[in-house]
Amino acid sequence: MPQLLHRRGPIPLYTQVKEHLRARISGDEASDASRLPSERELAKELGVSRVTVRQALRELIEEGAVFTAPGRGTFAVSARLAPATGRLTSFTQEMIDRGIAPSSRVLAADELVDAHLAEILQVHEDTPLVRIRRLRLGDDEPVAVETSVLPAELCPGIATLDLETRSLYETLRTIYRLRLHASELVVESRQAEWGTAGLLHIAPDSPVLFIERRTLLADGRIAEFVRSWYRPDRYQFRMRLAL
Ligand code: 16G
Repeated sequence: MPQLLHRRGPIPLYTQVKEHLRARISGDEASDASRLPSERELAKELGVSRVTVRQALRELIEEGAVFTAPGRGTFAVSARLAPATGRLTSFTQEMIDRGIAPSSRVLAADELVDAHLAEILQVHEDTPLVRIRRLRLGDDEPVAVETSVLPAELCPGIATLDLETRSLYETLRTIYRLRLHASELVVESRQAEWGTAGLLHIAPDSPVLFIERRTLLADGRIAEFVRSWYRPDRYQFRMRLAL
């Protein structure tokens, strides 16, 4: 049993195992080593019973620090769903990078004219816009609801394309030959409204990670303005800053 576990101390053994695992997960954050050893391996390594390990893992799952994928093992959440640092990436790419199968359900796709959205996209207020609202899933579990708004002239007819199985960004790149260049975004905590909560399979008013993001083309035009509601237990937003 490692020195750090105290059998006769006031702190229950499973709590000590839990904290040990939590420290281990955060130590692994810089690498891709997100998979935890099996219950049996951990019990042997830490010199405790499997029941103790199971209880520690159950609490870490409840806290959203780890998750189990049937038949594949237990994984650290941060390493699973955190976006690659500093890279302009898409939901599809983020999921694939983490060995998760991405999919989407298109909830709505329409054209509109909206002066407020036009101002955000820095186009004339009469400019036709296209709005695509999707439920984003990872391994068939809801992860986020996203509403993207784009100037229609950049991607004519996009609302009629299949965006359930295809990546929006891939479509912008390959079909419309748009070179996405950079993004600016704001992340904040919000409460899920009734409709969003239902789509995400969480209780109304549960906390969600709300992200607003504008993505620019190399020539400075804004290609997309998106509002996203992410389940915080399934997605973490992480970034690395350097001097
Ligand atoms: C990400 C972007 C979203 C973009 C989507 C494209 C954030 C908060 N959102 O989810 O703006 O529309 O990727 O995903 O980063 P796709 O190419 O898989 O459709």
